[in-house]
Amino acid sequence: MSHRLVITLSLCAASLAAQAPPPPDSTWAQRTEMVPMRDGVKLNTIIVTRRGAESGTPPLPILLVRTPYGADGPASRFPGPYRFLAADGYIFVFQDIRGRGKSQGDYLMNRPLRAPGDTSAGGFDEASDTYDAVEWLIHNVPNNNGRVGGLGISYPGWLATMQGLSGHAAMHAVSPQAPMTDTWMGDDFFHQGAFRQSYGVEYTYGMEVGEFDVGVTDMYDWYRRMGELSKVPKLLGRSWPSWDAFVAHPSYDQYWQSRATEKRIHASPVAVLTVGGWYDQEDIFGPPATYAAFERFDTVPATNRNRIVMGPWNHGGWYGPGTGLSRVQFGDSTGVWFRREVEAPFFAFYLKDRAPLDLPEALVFEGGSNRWRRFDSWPPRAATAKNLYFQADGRLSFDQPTAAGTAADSFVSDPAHPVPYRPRPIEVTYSRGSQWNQWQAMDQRFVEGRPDVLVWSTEPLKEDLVIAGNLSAQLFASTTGSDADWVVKLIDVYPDSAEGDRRMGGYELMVAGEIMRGRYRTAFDQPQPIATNRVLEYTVHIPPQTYRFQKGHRVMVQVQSTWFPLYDRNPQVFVPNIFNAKATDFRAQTHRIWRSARYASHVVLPVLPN
Ligand code: PG9
Repeated sequence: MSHRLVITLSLCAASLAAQAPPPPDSTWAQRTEMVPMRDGVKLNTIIVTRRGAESGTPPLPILLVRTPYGADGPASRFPGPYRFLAADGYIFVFQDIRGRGKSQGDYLMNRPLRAPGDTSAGGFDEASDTYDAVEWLIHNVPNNNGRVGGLGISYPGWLATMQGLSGHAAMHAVSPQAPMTDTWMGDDFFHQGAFRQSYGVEYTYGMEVGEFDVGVTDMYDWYRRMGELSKVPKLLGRSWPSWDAFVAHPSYDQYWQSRATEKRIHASPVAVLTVGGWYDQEDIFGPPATYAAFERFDTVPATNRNRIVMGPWNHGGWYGPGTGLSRVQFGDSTGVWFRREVEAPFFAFYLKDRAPLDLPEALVFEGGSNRWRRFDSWPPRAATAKNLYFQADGRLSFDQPTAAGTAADSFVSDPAHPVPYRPRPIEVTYSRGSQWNQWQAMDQRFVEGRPDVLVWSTEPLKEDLVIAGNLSAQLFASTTGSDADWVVKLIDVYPDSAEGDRRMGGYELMVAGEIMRGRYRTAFDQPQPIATNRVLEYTVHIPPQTYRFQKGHRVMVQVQSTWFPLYDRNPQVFVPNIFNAKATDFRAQTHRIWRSARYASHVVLPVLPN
């Protein structure tokens, strides 16, 4: 598999990448320029225009996509997923960022946004590079109307956020789509302190070294046999910059905080349409965090320029058909609909003055009923937090538990036999046929019955239960060890005989799920050993959702302590830095999840009136 393919897949265009590229559309002309930045570095820039649109027609706005994955790719497949925008009429520009593709300069993973006035680090960042690119484009591209919009998915989505912060007066609107925002707290590389082992290794190796291919079918087996994390560079024959950063910065220190873009957004200077997918396997933290950060500064109700769209998609799934994931169907081509009815009108409104724009503050897909909902705030103000408590005999209910002090369920978590995060074999993340982009919608029955997965569920619901907004779990837990991970999964259990589709009978769809590393219970920047056998309270922040658990379905919660090899294994004995843990540090431990009146473990659901 070529390096190019690896990277293309990372944009979640797996289906596109697998097909031969269509012949170039002859109605479009391309020219390539090396555009100078303020420090003299030149960036490879491909300008795509409709033939004949350079003169004699009304001036057109520019749509700019900046990417670390090769500007050639989208330009060669043009218009591809941009077809609705293309039909409206724009000048499209695809630009390789510094040190990537055919651009000059040095690449730095997630180059931090400089603080205002900071002239260190060469005096540039992705926002200033955008400024310089825009300045050049509006003066050198014939027949442009002086307005620029920015968009992109994932890394290019984060670059779209940076475009919005460039400060250039010609930049009018951006759409950060699946933007990563905080790669330690909840996006690509860590989630609440747990290291995203398979993704963190395979993606960064692919970006900074070359094709990741260790010649095996089942990466679960490869990582398990490998053992502790310090073996990674030994087995791969070398280290690389991002790996060195992971080892040097396992906790939420300045290195990660300076890259947490949502903390650096101090203005909302352009119209913003943030887009994310409820089943995004890479960047689920970023979209709501990006929206929320801009929202703090979008203070003029009459102009209201900051909005969010969350759909039933995996990472970038809206640039495909978006009809379903795994066995779950969404009732429509939601991706096509989004591009035609939301993305294209958004840019037409801000860049071409095409009114009206019928877009609410938050446009979100309600899973379970397969319909779009419109809210005037995100999270919706109408939702109220309700606790769903763990009870005896695997029951789950809204009633406060009354059980005596010792009520708990326990399991042995053995790092030598971790719970797989999806059915094996687990292919290399971005490899042909990999199920990586489907896994979050896969049937969770494959782990039920494991002794290290605890399960609680409600009775079949007597009426629909609708949630919209932020989720969390409050766990009261103890361990025989001195460190532990807590994984919480909220699941919709279909009735045994699902109406209309027999294959969905009893399906367990993970509506949302998350992990947190126990050592960060009190502070993410200061890991602490867990007091052995002490009942302590842990908050697991779970990504938001909008979902209708339908009448007759059951709500299930699964708790486990490993999710492998998506997340590295916790030695379960406190060591200062898990990247340096020795094989002998890893021990099986007994974990207890308490469910008594005093220690009432529960998940917190944002419940909407029905
Ligand atoms: N999820 C990818 C990524 C973004 C940002 C940082 C690291 C990885 C991507 O698909 O671009």
